[in-house]
Order: sequence, then structure tokens, then C-alpha cells
Amino acid sequence: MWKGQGTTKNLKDIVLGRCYNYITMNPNIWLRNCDAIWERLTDAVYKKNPCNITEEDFKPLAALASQTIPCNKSLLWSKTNSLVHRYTKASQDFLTLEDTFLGSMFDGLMFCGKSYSSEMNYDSCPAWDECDHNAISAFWKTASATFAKASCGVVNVMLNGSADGGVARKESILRTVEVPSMNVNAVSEVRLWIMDNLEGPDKNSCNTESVLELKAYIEQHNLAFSCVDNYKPVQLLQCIETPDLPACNICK
Ligand code: AVW
Repeated sequence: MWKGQGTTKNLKDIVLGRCYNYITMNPNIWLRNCDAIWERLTDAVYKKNPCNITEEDFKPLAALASQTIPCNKSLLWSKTNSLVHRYTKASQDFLTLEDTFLGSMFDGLMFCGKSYSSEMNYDSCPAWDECDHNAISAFWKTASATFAKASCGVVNVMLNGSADGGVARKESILRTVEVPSMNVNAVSEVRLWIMDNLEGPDKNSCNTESVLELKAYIEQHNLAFSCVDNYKPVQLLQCIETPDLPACNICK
């Protein structure tokens, strides 16, 4: 019995439904048969200890779902899960991993297999802190690496200017997987957007310690860096709920 929630009920129907929906709405995807997606997922987790899944195990699934990402459209994020996805729903200009074919099929879902049988475990799965090599984290690391590798031009990153403990955890996927996976010959610049909550606090900005430290880390990977405090299009979206705040007098 693991400590975390079990596999999402009706997982297979959800994944197949999301897959067919995506390929119908985006006919540029070459895949025509979603059954193969489910097969590659089961290959990665069945008959394996769910605390012993590697990023390698998910490579066939990622390869099957591969997709061209237009240059200048990638939007990475850390500690801004809700805001960044509200933004990509409102604007066609950017794409997060969760808006791509692979990411959208598995966004918000839980899954893990069993050590000795070919089935998902619907009762429990390893929690985030139970083991490093669980199925979910292995999947998202492979998906994130694939997305970062496929990104080109200006790669944007939405970060949280109001978060405690800096803009990105040391073990964040952004730092450990995405920055090192970028193709230095294809990426012209990594551009950070530091978004504060409208009512503060303003803990992180382009010139504060955690951002400067991330800048150095990005430059160590031979990538150019730029930074914007409170990128205006996102701030306008934040203002939808509280248009009367002083920070929202920004249209004129
Ligand atoms: P994040 P990342 N306990 O906001 O850079 C529970 O730090 O890592 O951003 N859940 C956790 C924990 C934890 N200790 N740590 C991480 N998570 C989960 C792919 C949780 O679901 C995209 F392309 C949280 O919402 C982004 O550029 C999520 O991990 C990048 O990865 C994100 O943690 C964002 O990952």
C-alpha cells in the first residue's frame, strides 16, 4: 500500500478521449491511432515497481507523441501552475507543455502499475516524497525534456515574484531538466517573466538574488538571458478579477 492516491479512475478512457480529441482538433499530428499511446504507457509501468521507473521507460511514449513546436512559442514555468495555464488559454501566442499533445493527454492524471501483474494500481501510488523514481515524476521529466529539446527561438518562462524561497526550487523540473535540455544552437534567448500577485508581496524581481542565481545557471548552459518584471499581457489577465486595484490602471 503506497501513501499517495491511486491511478485515476477510467484512466484509459480519459487518455484515449483526450488523444482522439487532440488529433481531431490538430490534424497536423501524424498519429492516427491512439491505442498505441495506451500501449506505450502500459509498457512503461506494468510489471515494474512503481518506485523504480526511469525516464528511459517513457521515451517510447514521448517519441510516439512527438510534435513540432513553433519557434518563440514555448512557455515554461515554475510555481505559477494556475496563472500560466489561464494565460495560455486566453492567448494563442504561447504554448506550455500541458498544451502540447503529450502533456495535454496526461495533465492532472495519476497512474502507476504493479510489480507482479499487468495492470494499473487503482488503490494507491507512491506519493511525491515517497520515492524519487516514481512513475509520475519519471513521465513528467521525460515529457519536459522532450518539450525543452524541441523548443527554439526565444523561450519564455513564467515565474512567481511573490513566492517564498526564490523563483525556482533547486530540484525543480525547470532547473534540473528543462534548462540543461535546451538546444543551444536553436534557442536564441531564455526570457524570464517575474509575475507578482497584484496585491504583493513583491519578493522576487529581475534584480533579486534568486533570479540572478538562475541567470548565472542559464548562462552556464551557454544560453542568453533576459528578464521582464510583471509582463503586461499577463498582468492584464490578473486584473480580470480585481480591475479596480491601482496596479490595474495600466491600459492607458
Ligand atoms: P514547480 P517545476 N510536492 O511549480 O519547475 C508535491 O516547482 O518543478 O515547477 N508536488 C510537487 C512537489 C512536491 N514537493 N514538487 C513538484 N510537485 C509537482 C514542466 C506539483 O504538481 C513545465 F514545462 C507542481 O505543480 C514547467 O516548465 C509541479 O510539480 C515545469 O515542468 C510543478 O512544480 C514546472 O515544474
